[in-house]
Amino acid sequence: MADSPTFFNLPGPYHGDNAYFKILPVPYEGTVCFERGTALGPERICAVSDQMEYIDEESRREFWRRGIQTLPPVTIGESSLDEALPEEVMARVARAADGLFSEESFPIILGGEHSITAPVVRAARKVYPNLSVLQFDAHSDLRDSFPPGGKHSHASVMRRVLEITPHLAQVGIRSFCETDLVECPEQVQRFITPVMLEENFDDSLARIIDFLTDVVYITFDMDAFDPAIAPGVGTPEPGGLTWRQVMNILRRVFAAKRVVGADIVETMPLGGNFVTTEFLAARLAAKIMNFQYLALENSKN
Ligand SMILES: [Mn+2]
Repeated sequence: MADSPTFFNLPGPYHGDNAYFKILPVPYEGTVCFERGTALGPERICAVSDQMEYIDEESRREFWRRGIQTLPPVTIGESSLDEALPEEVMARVARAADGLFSEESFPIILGGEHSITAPVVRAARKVYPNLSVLQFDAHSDLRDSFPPGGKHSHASVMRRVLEITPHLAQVGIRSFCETDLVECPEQVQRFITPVMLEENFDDSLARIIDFLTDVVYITFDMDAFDPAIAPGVGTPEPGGLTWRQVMNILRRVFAAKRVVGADIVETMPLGGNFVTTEFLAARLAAKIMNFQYLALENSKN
């Protein structure tokens, strides 16, 4: 069997155990309720990643010189038809995430569906008790449970995260349900919608910064973006975020906080030549690594 593609396809010294950036692929789509194909996301994102240039266009720096190791994908099953049960997959993700959070490494988890964020956040919080979570998403994902997958559904993942840390900033939300209003009224008040960002970006950004503690984990559902630029997602919602809005938020968050890791989930490759969303996800991963690289450089001075 051919080896899976690695992120950026880097030469020898840059992809080994000493690499600072760790890419963890999780090709899972067990609780997806609509279109399928998200399990192919991690491999396709890595496959397109070596088409990107090595220099960050903004900073003119080369973040990859700190090394990028692509870890073996978390084993889900031999095919999407014989995936393990959600509880077992969550346990495997938890084992893979344990040890990834430290001063010496910065993990980026590539999904796969969004449910995998909960065990990762739990692993991060063991290391950083004061952890907060910055979520980019079209959907609030606050249902207590949802079939299939129940409590482990990708539509319940942020409810699970709220059980781990109360510090959650939700950005890009434009789809939520009536039980959110009843069961999580304070969290609904905190939604930062695309309209709010468009009408008053500085105020919205100040609110995001205010909701977060000093230590931040980022979970990025690709459907946060407008479907015009990210069509390859399972449940697209109109009226999403632009690339520039996301970059402006991330730039400020990395400058103001200590970011300790991230995931990029729910990329659903459309097949054929429709690779826009995979490229967008790969570029987002590169940008996150670049912002972290710059934060480390600045903290030295
Ligand atoms: Mn979503």
